[in-house]
Amino acid sequence: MAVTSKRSATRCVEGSIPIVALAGGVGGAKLVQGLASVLPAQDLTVVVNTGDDEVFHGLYISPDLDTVMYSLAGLANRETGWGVAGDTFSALGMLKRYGAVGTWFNLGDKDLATHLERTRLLREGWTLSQATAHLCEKLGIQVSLVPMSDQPVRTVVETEEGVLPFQEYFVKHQCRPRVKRVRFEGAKTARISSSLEPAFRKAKALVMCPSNPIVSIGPILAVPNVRSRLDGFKGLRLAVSPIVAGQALRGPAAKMLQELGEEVSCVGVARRLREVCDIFVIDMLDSDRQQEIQALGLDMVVLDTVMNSDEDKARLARQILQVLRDRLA
Ligand code: FO1
Repeated sequence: MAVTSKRSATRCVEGSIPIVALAGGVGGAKLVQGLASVLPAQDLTVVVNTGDDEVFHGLYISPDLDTVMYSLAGLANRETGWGVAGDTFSALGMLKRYGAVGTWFNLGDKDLATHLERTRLLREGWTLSQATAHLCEKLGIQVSLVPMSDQPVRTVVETEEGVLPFQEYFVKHQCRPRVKRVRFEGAKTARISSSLEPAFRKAKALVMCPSNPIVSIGPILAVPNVRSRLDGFKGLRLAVSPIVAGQALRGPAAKMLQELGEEVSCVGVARRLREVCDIFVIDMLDSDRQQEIQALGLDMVVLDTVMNSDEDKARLARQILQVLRDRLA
């Protein structure tokens, strides 16, 4: 009797909801961290954008997977949002002396170890999902972190200064060139990572984290059979706006929306995501936009979405859980 109740307690924590979260870079990682702090690990699976992935110095780099992974492991550099806290750049300095190409992409020494080990595993035939699960396990992460696909999808930014792979646009050119179009090479033939199937079957809610809707959530939605899981999802689909008071809290989302001719506001983001979302969370500073969001046919919630501390991340995650619980009741 005692054994039965103990087992059921580990499987179903009171008030918990099995969630699949979609995330890209820094903004997404913050909410993932919050969700991980309030949910039992078995109830959170994070689908991460791999459109930013790139090869530098022969190593496979997956920036968004690493940003989320380092955040969950407590290793993230809080100032930059990417890379490992306190990392040094000796190897990069040496590569610069050799005149190596691609040294504009700042790979730290500890960060390099991640890419060395991931690349070794991939060369041995592991999938990106398997390699990610292995690295996460070694860093003591219990939450499931899964790339959106094990096939390559590459975000390409067509700009007025030419066609740029995402990292060249983002890091080398500091997002300066005016964007004409964004495309996701390989997305049409990529398939959902098989390790996501059980999580999608179990989940009662999907949470789209406040990540760039064009280049972080966009590539995930561009994989047709990821998109079909979202279209056919039986539970609740909630998205958090990454645009607050007409500005991106971080990164080029506002600039990109504007250059692509879309409204730079939570309403602009809601228009982009309306087909894959039921509940749209906007910030208190945008409370005057409620009716416009509702007019799009979305259930709308106003919360304090700005996350400056670990307490903020946990608070927002708790509030989102409460919103989901209320509607699932
Ligand atoms: N972002 C930068 O702005 N400059 C960099 O030099 C840089 C290096 C870097 C190294 C490893 C890594 O995992 C991420 C890195 N990022 C860097 C972030 C990366 O460009 C991400 O794709 C963006 O944060 C978008 O999510």
